[in-house]
Amino acid sequence: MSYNTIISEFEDGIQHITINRPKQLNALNKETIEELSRAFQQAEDDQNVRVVILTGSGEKAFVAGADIKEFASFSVEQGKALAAEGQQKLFNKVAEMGTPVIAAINGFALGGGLELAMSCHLRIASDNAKMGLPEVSLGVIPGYGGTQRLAQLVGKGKALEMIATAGMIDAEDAYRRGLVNHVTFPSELKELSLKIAGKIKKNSPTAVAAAIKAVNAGYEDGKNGFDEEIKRFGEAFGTPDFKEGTTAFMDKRKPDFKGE
Ligand code: DAK
Repeated sequence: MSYNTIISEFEDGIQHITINRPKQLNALNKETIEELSRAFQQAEDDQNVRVVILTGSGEKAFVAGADIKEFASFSVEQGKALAAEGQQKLFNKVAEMGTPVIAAINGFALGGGLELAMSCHLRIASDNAKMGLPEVSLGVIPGYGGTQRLAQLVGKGKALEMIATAGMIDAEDAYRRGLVNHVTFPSELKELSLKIAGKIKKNSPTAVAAAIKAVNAGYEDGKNGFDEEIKRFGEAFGTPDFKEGTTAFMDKRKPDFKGE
């Protein structure tokens, strides 16, 4: 599949998706959102993809937000429609993927960029990264799930401070607050992302996917996370991966999970 604004490459069980608009600090326009949506869907549909790593091109930014030049002229109706469509097409889609997604945050992650990183299952930041939701400085509010996901990750008080002040926090602060899982040198960001992806890859893809669904259920309206866990736990016993995992343990060998 060919893209204009992103690069999507497969290597050794990992889909590397790179947002590739470095001159605009990888700002998300409609085309980028559309292409990311397609690339994530393709990764989710491909059984060979065990982990996705998402990053930005260049050395300065993961994503510096939604493309301000594009959304500057939106009307009330367009704003509402696009928020709903974008959340559905990309941000919720990433969060709900069974294939784990790691955001490798290689610089600014602002507005829609931080919202995208927060949709991912894990976040690893380089020590030069800066994160924030500066929407109110432009007269809007976060529209791609940021008011909810930031509060879930850092707590309501800090989320409201970040949103209302439109300020940025650095990678160390983000780490202390649980917004990112790890911080590393820029030169080691890819290596650390690959290392963590490598650990995930060894495990049963069906079990990892089920665990993501169970964790997510606790944050979804009308769902009970404990009930979802019981359901998914029971279902795991019927999978070939479960048979392989337990058999391999008893045979004292490494499991060869097929993701079934
Ligand atoms: N959009 C478009 N272009 C951007 C951009 C953005 N978000 N961020 C940077 N650029 C462009 C700059 O305009 C500049 O382009 P040229 O002038 O060279 O053509 C180029 O990238 C380099 O940027 P700077 O020259 O500004 O670089 P600096 O190092 O001086 O500053 C910065 C880096 C990240 C501090 C600065 O670029 C900056 O403040 N950027 C804007 C950050 C921001 O406010 N982002 C938007 C947050 S609001 C919606 C749902 C959600 C949203 C919108 C709509 N709907 C459902 C409709 C979300 C909104 C947001 O994300």
